[in-house]
Parts: sequence; structure tokens; C-alpha cells
Amino acid sequence: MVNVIGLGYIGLPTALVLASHGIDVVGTDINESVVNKLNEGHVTFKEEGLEELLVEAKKNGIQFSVEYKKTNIYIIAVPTPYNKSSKKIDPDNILDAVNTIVSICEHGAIIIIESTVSPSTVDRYIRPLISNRGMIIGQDVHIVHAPERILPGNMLYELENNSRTIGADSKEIGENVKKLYSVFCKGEIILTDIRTAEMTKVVENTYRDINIAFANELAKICRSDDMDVYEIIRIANMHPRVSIMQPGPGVGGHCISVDPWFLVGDYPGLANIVLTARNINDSMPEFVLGRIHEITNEHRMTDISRVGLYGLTYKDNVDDIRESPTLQLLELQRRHLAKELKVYDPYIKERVVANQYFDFYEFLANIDFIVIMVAHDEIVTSTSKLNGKVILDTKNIYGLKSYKL
Ligand code: SAJ
Repeated sequence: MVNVIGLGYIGLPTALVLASHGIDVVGTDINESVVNKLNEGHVTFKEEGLEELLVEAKKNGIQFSVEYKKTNIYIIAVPTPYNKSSKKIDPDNILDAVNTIVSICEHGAIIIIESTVSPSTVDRYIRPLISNRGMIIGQDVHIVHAPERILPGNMLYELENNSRTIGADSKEIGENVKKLYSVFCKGEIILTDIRTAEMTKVVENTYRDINIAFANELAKICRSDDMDVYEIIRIANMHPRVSIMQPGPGVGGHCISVDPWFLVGDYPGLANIVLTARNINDSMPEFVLGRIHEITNEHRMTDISRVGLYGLTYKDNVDDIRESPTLQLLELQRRHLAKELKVYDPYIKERVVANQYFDFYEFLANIDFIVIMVAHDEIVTSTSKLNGKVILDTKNIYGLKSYKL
């Protein structure tokens, strides 16, 4: 039996896909309401195909529980935040999970860590924790790092088709875990050591952060000198070895905006491009705020209560608001004691900010100036509804009659 610990954006799809392929699975989460919801047959976040997968997994006997189960394989997929001042990883969630597992697991159990961790987290924190309990790693218990790579919005496809990395101390244990993942993963599975797996995962997300930062910096340069950044990127990308990403209102989510900090925290003075890229991406919500200010001035709009932000999530067509650029922008406003702008997001049904609307038409009726922060399908397919409004389109989805970054 596999016990998946942490039923969030990674743990839940992983548990469901394993169960739907006939593996005996129990999913564990400290949040009782998550466990209850799943037991009642409801998914806890939106992702295409997830509901159907839950039905399938239930048919195959998946269980959900707040208690950890005694078994021989565990997959840990709990969040790994970073400490905002030191920029280093806060490993407490993982350590709590490992601590509980080693107090109940079968002899020789394998603990697979899927959560992203900074390089050497296993050596620095997890090995000592286990040794201090008088257990021998490699005999009483085995540690494996198998970082996930799936993209929110395309999770189930990527879970099956992406290649993945498995870091283990021994080839034998690595092969055992590879066999488990091969049940659903058609991509190539690479075996390596734990430190390499840890570093590789952080490097992948840092690579993307740096590339997005370049696009965002270009947007600022082009704005300062009245050039069209999108046209420039489009043409530059015709070069066979150039592939510039798209600028946007900032970088959110719990991965790309977090993982590069681990390198900054652990390698100060060495992770320089990484730090600069993080700062550029973090500066984008403020840049958008500046654009809003310029455009309201240009239109002599004195009433900013008629300005509305479209989108609260961190990216298109997901319901995840963690570290979202819109939330970052509103936080900036709050810090300047400014009244928050109006906001609407079709994916967010509960109130998370003050001036939030839950109906698209009501939102539109109450604003004259719309700032597109997220390109959800809803707005991409209904641009005609924006006729007559001033538009700041930070995602470049709208034609010429709009302001850009
Ligand atoms: N973004 C841009 N411009 C772009 C692309 C993205 O501004 O051209 C922004 C998005 O709007 C969003 C942020 O970047 O705010 C991150 O979105 P994303 O779609 O690039 O990535 P995530 O955070 O949803 O998922 C990433 C993925 N990592 C990589 O692509 C290297 C995913 O494969 C990982 O599994 C995930 O992080 C993770 O959990 O680590």
C-alpha cells in the first residue's frame, strides 16, 4: 500500500492516478475538511479530468484519512515554503511528515519526497532526524527524492507523459521506486543520487524564472522607449536558437516564485542572476500599478473606484491564487493606504479581497477601466463585452485597441 501524505495540488493527482492504475492507496491530509470532501466524492480544486479520476480511484478502493497508515511506501507532497527573511527553505512540514512516518512505518519502508526541496535538504535535515531516532537509513528506512514536474492546468497529461527524476542512495531502491512510477508514467525515468535530484528540480524552475524575467525586463525597456515588445519578441523568436518567453504582470504560484529563493538563500554571492531575475519578476505588479496610474492620468480619470482588475489567480485557467500578481498588486496598494481596486475572477467563488465581484456582468457594469491580469478563457473569448472600456492588457490577448505593459 502507498500512503500519500499531503493531498494538495501534487499529492491528490498523484494519489488518484496511482489508485486508478490499481495500486492500493491511502491519501492523508492534516486538513480534516479536505479529507471529508474527498470521502464525499468531491475534488478540492479545479483541474481538468480530476473529478473523473477521483471516481475511478474510488472504484479501485482509494481511502482518505487524517491518520498516517502503517505501510511500506510513503509519498510526501507537502508544501515547502521559504523563510521570507533568510530566503532559506522552511522544512518543517516535511520534517513533521517524516517524523510521523518513521514512528509507524514497516521495517524497510521507502519514504519518497516529492515536495520541492533546496539542495542538501535531505542531508541537512532529514538524515539527522532519522538517525537521531536510532534508525539506520538504508536498512530500517530508505529515503528517495522524486520531485514532481507537472504543470497546473495540464496536470494529468503531464503526470503521465513527462519524464521524471528519481534520486536514491542505492540503485536497488531507485529501481523499486521507478517500477512504482512506471505504473502510470510513460516518460523516461532517470535514476540519480538525491542531491542531484534536489538541485535539478530547483534549477528547472529557476531557469524558467530567469527567462520570464528577461521578457519582463524587455517589456520595461520597450515601454521606456516606445517600442512594441510583443512584435520584437515575435520576430526575435524566428531565430532558430532564440525562444523568448512572454512578459506579464508578475510571476506567481508556489513553484517558480519560491524555488529560486532557495538558491539565493543557500548560495549568497553566487546566485546573482537568480536574485536579479527574482527581483525583476517581483517588481512587475508595481510596474502594472504605474501603468494604471499613467493611463488614468491620460484619461483624466479621477475616480479610481471605476478601475477593475480581471483575474485573481496566479495564471490562466487555474483556481490557485498563491503568490498571485493581483494579490501582490493589491498588497502594494494597501501598503500605500490606498483603497483597493475592484476585482473579479470566475474561478474564485469565495471572498478573498475587499472589493471582489462574483458576477462578470456586474463587475463590468461597475468599471470603466479594466486591467487584464490573467487570460482566463472567459475573457479571451468575450473581448467584445469590453467595448467602450479603457483596457490595460498585461497578457497581450486583446487587439490593438488596448494599452499594453
Ligand atoms: N509566466 C509569465 N510568462 C510566461 C510564462 C509564465 O509571466 O511566458 C508566469 C505565469 O503567468 C505564472 C508564473 O509565470 O504567474 C508561473 O507559471 P508557469 O505556468 O510557468 O509555471 P507553474 O508555476 O504553474 O509550474 C511550474 C512548472 N515548472 C516549469 O515549467 C519549469 C511545472 O512544470 C512545475 O511542476 C511546477 O512549477 C512546480 O511545482 O515546481
